[in-house]
Amino acid sequence: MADPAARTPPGQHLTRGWPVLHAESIPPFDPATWRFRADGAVEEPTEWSWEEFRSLPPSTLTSDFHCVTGWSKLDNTWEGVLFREVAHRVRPLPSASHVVVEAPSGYTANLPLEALLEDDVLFAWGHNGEPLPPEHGGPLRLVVPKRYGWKSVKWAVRTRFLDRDLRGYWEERGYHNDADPWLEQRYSWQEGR
Ligand SMILES: Nc1nc2c(c(=O)[nH]1)N[C@H]1C(S)=C(S)[C@@H](COP(=O)(O)O)O[C@H]1N2
Ligand SMILES: [Mo]
Repeated sequence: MADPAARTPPGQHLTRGWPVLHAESIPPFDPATWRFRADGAVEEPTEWSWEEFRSLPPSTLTSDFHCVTGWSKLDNTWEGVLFREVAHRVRPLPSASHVVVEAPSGYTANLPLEALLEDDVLFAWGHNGEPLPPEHGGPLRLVVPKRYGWKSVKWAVRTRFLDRDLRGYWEERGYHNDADPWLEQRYSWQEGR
């Protein structure tokens, strides 16, 4: 892999550990009752049980992770299912342009559908060969390597396809709607510049 310095966006420092960062408390997980829903502007709204979700075609991808508070963690190997595979199954309507991913607490993050269909975006259940620990979003989290970490929703249980943009939890609280770490899109006051 390329030089770590070249992979560290402006204003970020590398961490060797794996910081835990979230606003709510860790939700309980019962594989018997857990459900994942994809709905909204789609032809085939779908709900998966844990067993069903785990039978979706798996992918293993390595990527870097950048939190807006300043730390970056390189070379994370994530195992899960591509967002794209989930989207194909529910068939977004032609009008579907944006997506909001939700946790049980109501924590949300929004992105354009196009950004989530990229080949490095997945719902992950594993990290570096181990099941994803609850404090890091287990059993299932979104991973969007090209955006700041707050877009990577932990404990993801719902994906809503929308025909317009709808700001998520941090996007409503002063953080940038796009969140590209290479452009240092940290705060909402930077939007439109
Ligand atoms: N449900 C939920 N997901 C969340 C958050 C949160 O508060 N709640 N925090 C985000 C932020 S700001 C970051 S940097 C990452 C941190 O992931 P980690 O705790 O696994 O390092 O999770 C993101 N996903
Ligand atoms: Mo973060």
